[in-house]
Amino acid sequence: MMSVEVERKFVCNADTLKTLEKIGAVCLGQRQFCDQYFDTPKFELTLRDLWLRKRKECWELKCPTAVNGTEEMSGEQSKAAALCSRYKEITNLPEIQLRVKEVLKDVCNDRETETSRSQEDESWLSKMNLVCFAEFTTVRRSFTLEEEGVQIDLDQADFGYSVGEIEVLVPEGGDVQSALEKIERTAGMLGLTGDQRVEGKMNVYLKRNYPEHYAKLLSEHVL
Ligand code: V4E
Repeated sequence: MMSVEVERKFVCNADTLKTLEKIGAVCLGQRQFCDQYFDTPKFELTLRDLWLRKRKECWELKCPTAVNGTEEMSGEQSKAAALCSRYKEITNLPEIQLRVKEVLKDVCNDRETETSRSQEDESWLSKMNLVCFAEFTTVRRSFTLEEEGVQIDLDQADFGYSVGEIEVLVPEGGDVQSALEKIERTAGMLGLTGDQRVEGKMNVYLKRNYPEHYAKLLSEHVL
């Protein structure tokens, strides 16, 4: 099952928890996970805005979606939409392997074509020249606004960066516009006023650890 993740990141401050309580957000609990991100040594995936991740033994590929419908939005709506990102999430491993292989075939045509059958078999990574370029642990507290289908995550990464996210998962082909509206309403309830996109954990990680690649992603408008 594929879905589209629509999310808006925000800066959390000392009042965020109190505000969440006030607006009736329900705490879903706290969990900790380690993320590993993979790419070729020349960053051929991330330069195409493809993010291959392993979290708790599960693989996920985030892919950009075609952004449709902004022409039908009012000025205010498209300003709000610009603060959100939307990515298609592929979690089925054979599908991930096929998609990655397809993309990497364009840059090098001698990749081996076989895909691995099990989650444990990681030989496909070296066959596709994929290496782990980022690894970090996050402590996440999650909240939900039940009537809205909105999740709010407060993330603390182990390299010293904290960020909040308002997130709505839309089944593929579902209503992205209504997800954007839910996010906008939630942002209002949280009293978010800024009109600047807030950096994600990976942006900050790349800036610190791979400044040249970060600059390239910025100049190619990936970040
Ligand atoms: C899509 C993306 C990256 C992958 C990490 O995505 P993110 O949603 O930030 O991570 P996380 O830990 O919250 O994943 P979840 O638990 O929600 O699945 S790294 C960079 N990008 C691109 C990107 C972008 N273009 N703009 C913004 C604001 N963020 C990320």
